[in-house]
Amino acid sequence: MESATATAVSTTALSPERRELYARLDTKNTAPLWEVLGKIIPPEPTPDIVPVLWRYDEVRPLLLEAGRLLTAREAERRVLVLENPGLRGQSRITTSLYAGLQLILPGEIAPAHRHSMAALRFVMEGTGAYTAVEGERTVMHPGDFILTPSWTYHDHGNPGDVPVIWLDGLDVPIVNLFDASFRESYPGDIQPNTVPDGDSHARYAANMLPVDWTPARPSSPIFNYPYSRSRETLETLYRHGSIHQCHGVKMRFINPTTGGAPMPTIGAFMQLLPKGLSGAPYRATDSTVFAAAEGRGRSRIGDQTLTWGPRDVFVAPSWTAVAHEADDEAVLFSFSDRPAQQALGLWREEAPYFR
Ligand code: GTQ
Repeated sequence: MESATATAVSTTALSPERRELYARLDTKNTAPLWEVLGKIIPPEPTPDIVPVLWRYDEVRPLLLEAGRLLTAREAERRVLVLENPGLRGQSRITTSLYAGLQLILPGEIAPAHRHSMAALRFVMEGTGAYTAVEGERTVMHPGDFILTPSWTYHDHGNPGDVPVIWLDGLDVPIVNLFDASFRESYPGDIQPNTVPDGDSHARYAANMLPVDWTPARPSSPIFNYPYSRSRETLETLYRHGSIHQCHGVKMRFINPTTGGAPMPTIGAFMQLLPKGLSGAPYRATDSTVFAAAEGRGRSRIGDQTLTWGPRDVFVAPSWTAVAHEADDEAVLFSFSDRPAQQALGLWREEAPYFR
C-alpha cells in the first residue's frame, strides 16, 4: 500500500505527554483518530492489491498435478486459489473478490453444497462436465459464463472423457466482511436432477417470462450464458462498427428480468478487442479480474504491462488506469464487484485522456 501520508500530526515525533496519553487510550480500547485519518480515509483509493497475471500454461500443469494427488470428492472442490501478491494468504484476487481455477477429471463429482457466497464460473477448457444448480444441470463449454447464486445448492460432475477446468469467482471477502457466511452440505453427494436441461434457458432467456413469474432470489434466473451467443453478439456489433475507444465492443451480462447485474455482488462483462486495437486508458473503482477467452495482446495497468494469451487471468486494481492492446482479434471476459459498489452509491469511472 502507498504509505499513508496521514496527517501532519504523525510526521512529527510524539511528545512524552502525547505518548503517555496514547498509552492510556490504548488501555481503554480507544485510539487517536488524528494519527490514522489519512490512512483510513484516503483522498483516493490506495489498493493493497497489485496488477498481476497468471499464465494458464504455468498454472494448468500444477492443477493437473493436484488432480493426481487428490480426488475432487476428497477436496470437496479441487481448486488452486489465485492469490493477489499484495494480499498473500488471504485467498483474495482483489480486495473484495476470490478467484480460483477448478479441475474436475473424467468420472469425478464435486459434492453438493450451498453457501452464502455467490459464485460464477468462466469455463476455460474441456467439455462434457456439468454444473447443477437447484436441480437443473447445464453442460459446460469453453467461454460459458455460469452463475451459482447465493445459498443455492450446487454440485459439479464430469461424465465426459476430458479434464474440465474453469475459473471460479466468488464474493468471499464481501460476505466475510459482513460476517454473514453460512455453508452446509447437501444430504447426499449429488442433488437430484429434477429440472430438465435447458429449462431455465427456455423460461428466462428468450425475451419472455412465464406470465405469473415472480423472482425467487435477487439474482438472474438464467444460469448459463453460453459463449456461442456472447461471441456472436460481439462479432455482430463489431461488424456494425460500434467500437469504444477504451473497451472495443464491451457488453455487460444482465439479469434479463431487471436489466441489472446477474448477481447482486458480482458483475460480469465480455469484450471484443479488434485486431490491432490500441485502446485508450480507463479507470474505475471496481478492481477487475480479466480472463482472455481468445487472442493475444497486452494490457498496460498503471506502470506495468501484462502480456496475455488465451486463458490467462489478470487483475487491474481499483482506480488504476487500464489500456488494452490486441495483436489478434481478442475476447476478454471480466468480473468485478461493480454492482455492489453501485448499489452502495460508491462506483466511479474515468476515461481521463479523451474527455
Ligand atoms: O464450486 O462450489 O473455488 O464452494 C470455492 C468454493 C468453488 C464451488 C470455489 C466453492 C466452489
